[in-house]
Amino acid sequence: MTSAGNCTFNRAKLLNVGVKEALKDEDWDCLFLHDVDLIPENDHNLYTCDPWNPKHASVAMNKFGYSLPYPQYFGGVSALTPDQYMKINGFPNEYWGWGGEDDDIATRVRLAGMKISRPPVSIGHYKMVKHKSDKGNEEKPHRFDLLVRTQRTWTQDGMNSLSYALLARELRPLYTNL
Ligand code: BGN
Repeated sequence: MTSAGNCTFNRAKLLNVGVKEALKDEDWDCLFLHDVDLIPENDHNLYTCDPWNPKHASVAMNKFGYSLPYPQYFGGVSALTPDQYMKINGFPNEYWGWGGEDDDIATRVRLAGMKISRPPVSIGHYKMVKHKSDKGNEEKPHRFDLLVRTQRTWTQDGMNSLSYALLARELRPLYTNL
């Protein structure tokens, strides 16, 4: 997934678009939502969904000393069945710029009556490819206001309010570029 033009990056909305488009192709049983800068380091960390709960796979990143930065952290790599994804109304569309969208998603999981499932910290190891903060993905000061509203907004902001224009769809041997 890439966003066109010079506007601000919106990770969560792009993931919603990816899911929407992917489900037009196949009846997938597991969706992996994966940051491009994270390299899995342990092949016991299975790329499968937990049938009961949304899974957070990147529990031990080198950037955070191979541990969770805080108990509710849900960033990096997650895996949901399409049913789980729809149950939380997907991801929020309103987080433009860096930060907070993953915390919103963790809150959605709880509000939808599910729990975050995780592999052991000894297994969920990832190396983050070093990069500077991206242009167009500046930290948004506004994210704190959005986060306090999640409880009121999650049922209206998500897959059921997603609107976008798809400019291109290229089928490559190993992936589809949207
Ligand atoms: C948190 C960010 C997450 C980010 C992690 C790790 C916020 C919301 C304000 C409470 N959350 O602070 O989005 O993934 O750091 O970098 O900024």
